[in-house]
Amino acid sequence: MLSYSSYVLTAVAALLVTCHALCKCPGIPGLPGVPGLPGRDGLKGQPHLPGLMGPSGNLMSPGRYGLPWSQGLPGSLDTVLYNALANLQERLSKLEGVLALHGKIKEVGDKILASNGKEVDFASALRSCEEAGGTLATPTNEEENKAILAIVKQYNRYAYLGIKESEASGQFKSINGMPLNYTKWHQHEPNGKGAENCVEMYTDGSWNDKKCNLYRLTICEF
Ligand code: MMA
Ligand code: CA
Repeated sequence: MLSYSSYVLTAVAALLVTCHALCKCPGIPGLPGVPGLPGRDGLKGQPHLPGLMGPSGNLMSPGRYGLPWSQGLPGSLDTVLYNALANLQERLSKLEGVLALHGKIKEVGDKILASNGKEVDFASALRSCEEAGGTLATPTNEEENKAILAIVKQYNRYAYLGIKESEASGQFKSINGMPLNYTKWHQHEPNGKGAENCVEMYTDGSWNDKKCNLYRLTICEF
């Protein structure tokens, strides 16, 4: 005979699958992007559930929020789902702590940075990152630049960044197509004038435009 907890677990699994199918949550496997459970603030803060804290600072009882992933479900199931998500978030947060402790990841804002320790050409580095579900690390502010720099220093190797010179305009752009609103060019860089279409980070965090066929450290962002 199945125990009560087996029924609950089965119900949670079925509901999570249904939720995933219904809400078309982005990414693998469906839990990121769930409103009301935005994860934690890097590795420094405590896990938080903004919008779900009562005036006393206690977690308010769920089931009354009309959470988009449980619209139309009875409040009791909303609670079950909420607890399942909160537990997953807590577990994930612990795993992130373990990986950070071992120097395998760095968290900066919503980004997770990691290197495979390999030095390869730009195209291979980008491919490795994409195969892992990420892209090449692309600093968009000083804080992100510093976090990438910490990995460059960890391996003591220059790294390719996710920035390329556009063939059309000759302008350096993020490989996601966004313009560079933040830059950290070394003095007198970029100076490659169309011959240096990639960008490396030096061990002081500054950038140099550089040929794309050299061997540089792979650092990905997720
Ligand atoms: C190298 C090469 C360039 C860089 C200059 C800086 C000689 O070329 O790394 O990309 O701009 O050094 O002196
Ligand atoms: Ca250069």
